Amino acid sequence: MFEVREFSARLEELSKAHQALITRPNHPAETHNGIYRRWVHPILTAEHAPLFWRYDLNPKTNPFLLERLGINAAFNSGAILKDGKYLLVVRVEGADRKSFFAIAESPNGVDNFKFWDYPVALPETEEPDTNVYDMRLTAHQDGWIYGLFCTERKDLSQPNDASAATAQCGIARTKDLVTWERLPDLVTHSGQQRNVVLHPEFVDGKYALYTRPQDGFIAVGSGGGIGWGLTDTMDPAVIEREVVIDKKVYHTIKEVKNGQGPAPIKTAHGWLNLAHGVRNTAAGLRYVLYMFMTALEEPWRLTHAPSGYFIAPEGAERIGDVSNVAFSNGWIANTKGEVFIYYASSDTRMHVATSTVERLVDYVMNTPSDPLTSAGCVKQRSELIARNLALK
Ligand code: BGC
Ligand code: BMA
Repeated sequence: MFEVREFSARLEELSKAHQALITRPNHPAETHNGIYRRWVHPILTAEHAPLFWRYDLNPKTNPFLLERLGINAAFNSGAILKDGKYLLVVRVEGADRKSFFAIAESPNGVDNFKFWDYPVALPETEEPDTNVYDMRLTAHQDGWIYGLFCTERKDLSQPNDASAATAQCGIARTKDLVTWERLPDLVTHSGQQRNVVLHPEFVDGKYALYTRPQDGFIAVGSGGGIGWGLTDTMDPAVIEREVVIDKKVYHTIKEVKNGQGPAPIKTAHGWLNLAHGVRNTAAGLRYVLYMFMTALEEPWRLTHAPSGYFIAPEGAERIGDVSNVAFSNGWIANTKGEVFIYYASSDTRMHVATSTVERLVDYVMNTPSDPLTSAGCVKQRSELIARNLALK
């Protein structure tokens, strides 16, 4: 049975709990691998959504103070540092399974994330989106902030299959993250696209995009991999030629598919890239994050690829709506060279791990690459062991 409570008493209780959650101080985990530090509390969850997004707060129309429009999850967020504020464009998912974008703001990048009052009112194209998700933010050299995201629509050529869908890259741009201008969806010669990311600088005078060509909605098909293509304009964005710069590889963390995470971070040594890799298991797909470096003047040329994963779902992160998933489409390097890696766990909640540009460059440039076979890995590890034991 429900306790009989007055509307105002219950509202006060809910408000207090919500306020405590969104202002809870975060702290870094004690142990770490030297590469990055996880912070203990998730930075955003469904419960962080304002009460006024979920409840009808009018006692006349909602005397029992029922939750009317539930929120299911807050995950895969794009990120940007703007006017000293750490801003995330969060994939918020309602209890109705539709995702939308909402901005959450923090003064320090690790806690006190607070949603702006209204979600993003994203304009549509002539062909309305059924679902939009996973926005990558890029502050481009041209002065705009672009948001590239996945737009998903019913595949009308398969009317009898309720799950048949098409995924394409939607494009919007803004100056303030409040007002957004929608541009035409990206045109490529691949069947479908997901995980498309805009490179922050012009390359040969053109806009450069990381793509992820795929044959079907789930299947990437024979090609797959992280692609790269150029377009003269973003309005419209048309890629005539896509080349795969980081392909999927048998018996690695990216055997089934991979995709670019956020826009890369520029360093003196090259571009730092963060991506996700997927492999299949008897328990379903497993998503982990990995890193690589590309050449400064030729961002389509991979120069360093450390072996294995960078972040894999751990402990409670492993459980959620889509378990065993670590996913990232946002990170921030601030002026002090600190890096805030925003990653979601299991399509449910957001976390942060922190590092520095210097550490990540060391990790990416000096970690040996994947030898691809058991024997090769034993040899690689034994060489490390031998060098270490010789130090004694
Ligand atoms: C979901 C995504 C997922 C994709 C492929 C979409 O319907 O919203 O989260 O990545 O399907 O499984
Ligand atoms: C994908 C992504 C993400 C999601 C992941 C796991 O294909 O685009 O939206 O986190 O699947 O469900």
